[in-house]
Amino acid sequence: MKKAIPWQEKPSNCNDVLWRYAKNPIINRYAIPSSNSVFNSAVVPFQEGFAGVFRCDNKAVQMNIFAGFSDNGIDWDIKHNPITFKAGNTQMIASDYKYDPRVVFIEDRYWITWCNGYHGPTIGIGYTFDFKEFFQCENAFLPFNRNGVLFPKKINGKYAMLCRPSDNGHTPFGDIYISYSPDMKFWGEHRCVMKVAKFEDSAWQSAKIGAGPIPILTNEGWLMIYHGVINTCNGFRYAMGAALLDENEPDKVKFRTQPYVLGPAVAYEQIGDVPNVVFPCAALHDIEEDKLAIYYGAADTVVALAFGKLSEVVSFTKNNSF
Ligand code: BMA
Repeated sequence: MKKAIPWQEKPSNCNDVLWRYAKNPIINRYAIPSSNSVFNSAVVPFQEGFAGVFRCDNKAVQMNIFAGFSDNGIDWDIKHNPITFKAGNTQMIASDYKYDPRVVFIEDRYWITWCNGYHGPTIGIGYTFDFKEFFQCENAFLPFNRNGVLFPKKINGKYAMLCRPSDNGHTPFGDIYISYSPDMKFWGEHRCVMKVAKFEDSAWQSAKIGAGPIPILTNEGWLMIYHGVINTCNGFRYAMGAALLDENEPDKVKFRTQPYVLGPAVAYEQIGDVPNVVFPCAALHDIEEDKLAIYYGAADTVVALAFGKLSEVVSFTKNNSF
């Protein structure tokens, strides 16, 4: 029997391309005994249900990643101890902190990328077969870098990863790049994919942008959900946009939404440790049923879910591009 992804029909009074799950947030800040907040987390289909890697900051506000399991993709059982890694393709598995994980199944295993503390943030890579035993690989890039997001299959024979070169602080800039690797160890052929928008064109994405969930292959190319940031007089505001990248040359942007597709607008997105943040890190989809379920961190405090029809998100992206 096919596994159902989380879903709720669009409310009749909603005119937007995405809508929020009525019972958001699905994971609260104190979901495990040590946590101060659980947000910016990643999930995938696994065995009969789902598995995930969760960002749980503890009450000392140390950032780490934890494995979790779910039958329905909504109710999660998150392990109380962080993931520990064995040496994968390297002995060098130092890590000062781990945050903002992404997870994807490629070929025979689940690959995890995250923002890894190694003399500042860079992109850590690991893998698991069972979400019990984890192996850490070489960092993909030099510091500083964030938002490493793998494509779910090789492109022209190589692994491909989006990323966002950054600084060591609350980076005031940031564009999306792509890099390729023959072996998940050595990364190169770095190309710019997409830059911030001009303020007057699309202000919500004028300060920095970064890839979110694993890109989804559609008949219009790769659907890339991303976060975009505006720098306001009260600080950064993070919203969500959508872009379509060329299937074989994903550094070519075909379309990109001028309006955001979801912006912080309800209490759990506007109030929290970092107000006004929606930060997508994962999506489940069902092509036949035309369903998309996006997991996002809200206000750097909780995990929430939003839904959309895949075909409508694609046509919205085409029709609202700039
Ligand atoms: C980014 C990252 C994210 C966070 C966001 C908003 O730089 O640290 O984890 O959600 O800022 O605070």
